[in-house]
Amino acid sequence: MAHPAQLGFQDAASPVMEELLYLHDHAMMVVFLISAFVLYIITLLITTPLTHTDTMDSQMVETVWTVLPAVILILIALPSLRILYLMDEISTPHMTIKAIGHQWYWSYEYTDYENMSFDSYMTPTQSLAPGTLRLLEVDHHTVIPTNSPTRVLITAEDVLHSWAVPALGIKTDAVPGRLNQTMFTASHPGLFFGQCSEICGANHSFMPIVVEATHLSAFETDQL
Ligand SMILES: [Cu+2]
Repeated sequence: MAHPAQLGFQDAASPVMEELLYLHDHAMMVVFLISAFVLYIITLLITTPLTHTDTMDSQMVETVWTVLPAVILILIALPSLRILYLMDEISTPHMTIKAIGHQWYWSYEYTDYENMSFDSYMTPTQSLAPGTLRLLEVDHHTVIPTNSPTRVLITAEDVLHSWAVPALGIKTDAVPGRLNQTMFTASHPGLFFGQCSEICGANHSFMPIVVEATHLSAFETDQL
């Protein structure tokens, strides 16, 4: 989960999120190199007396400053598209769960696994157990097995919501009358916190998501 004064992303808990972190670092490297270069040009401009004031055009310089940015953009766009299509890929999930957004809580259905559904409400501050997180803890966790491709079908009952878990690299809109699907594989056990990410009304901030990833053996023996 996020911690105070955190600058970067949360630690990756799924392979797709790991890829996203690599893309972020790659893009930031390009940004820093360009910023350093621009800063260098600015210092040159303000410290050097202007010479060559008669020069009207330079074909060579114009070619370079047109082609070079295009190449840099392609170097960012290609890895980005790669991850975009990677995230879109739904390949034989081991389990499917359904998340339904309501004003203002999430409800889950595990009908693919066994006939079970439950509501997941935020734990109010006054009833928090010691050590649990304010505004992030819920009364019923969404339990999923680790290392198993899990599909989530996402929809809403009333208004737009969005099912988002940053550590898993998931953010999918919950639209009334429409069923969206996304897939992730939790790479290690843990609690992964998320929040509704589409302004959905007064209690939009108070419908968090807790994904609890456990080993497959524990998942099958434990009462969900
Ligand atoms: Cu919402």
